[in-house]
Amino acid sequence: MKVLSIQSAVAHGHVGNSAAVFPLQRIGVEVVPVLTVNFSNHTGYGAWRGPLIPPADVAEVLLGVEERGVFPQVDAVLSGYQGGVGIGDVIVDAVRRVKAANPSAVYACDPVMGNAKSGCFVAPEIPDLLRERVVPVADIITPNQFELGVLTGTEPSSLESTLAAADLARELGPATVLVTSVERPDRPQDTVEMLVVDDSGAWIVRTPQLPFKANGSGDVTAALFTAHYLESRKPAVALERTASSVFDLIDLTYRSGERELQLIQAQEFYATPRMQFSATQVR
Ligand code: PXL
Repeated sequence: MKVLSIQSAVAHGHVGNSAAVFPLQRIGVEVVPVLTVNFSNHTGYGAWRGPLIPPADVAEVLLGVEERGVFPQVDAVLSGYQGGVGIGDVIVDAVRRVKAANPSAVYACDPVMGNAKSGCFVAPEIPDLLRERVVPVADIITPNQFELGVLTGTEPSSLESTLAAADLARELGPATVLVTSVERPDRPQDTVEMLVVDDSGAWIVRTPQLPFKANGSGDVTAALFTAHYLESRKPAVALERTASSVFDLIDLTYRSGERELQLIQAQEFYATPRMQFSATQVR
């Protein structure tokens, strides 16, 4: 499997491609990383250095990759946090060209906008760009519950309203919707859920919620889910594998006391997921 992953890169720590690439490689996926920023560290520190890569330069790198004959071999294009509007157009154009070269290729878009705790943390024009131009050409999207609400103009909360919002999101274009950080009011205390909806049904998986949030965990989730879903073609299997690996990554990170994801130390959890959580079909 080959994934063209168009995301941020950071020198210190793990977000964007600096979070997604290694877990994918560790499960045997060939990754073609194209970077959209080259920062010293993630923005959660409040200070960072290094450039945003101008969209025209990202387009140049993609054109070079295309000229090497790589696009026909790409099984999935993966994108995450988009720092500005220009990069969205570059990604959408690359998706169009990859799909022209390989009609069975899919586009997996993580519509990064914010979360329930912090609200929206992207530039004000990003939600409209994602809703109107990017998500409609995606096959798989991986919003958290908050982002699902922003995309669909709803406030998903219960299982029913989250499923209804996922259906609205599917009407925008993507056949498969993974909703992360689902916090139903009636869930057991200190748990969090993930939900997947596609043409074959809907499944949910519940994990303990650790009192801690590491930047980049969503990027690992989107990457692993995309690879497992493409490989197995089974939403429940992809959900269980992803939940298993990501929980153990976050748990290890929490216990380490470090601020950054312990991405390398957790490598066995990607290669051999413990499969300690099982998915339940809800539709
Ligand atoms: O995890 C998304 C992300 C992507 N890119 C950069 C970031 C973050 C989150 O902090 O800082 C540069």
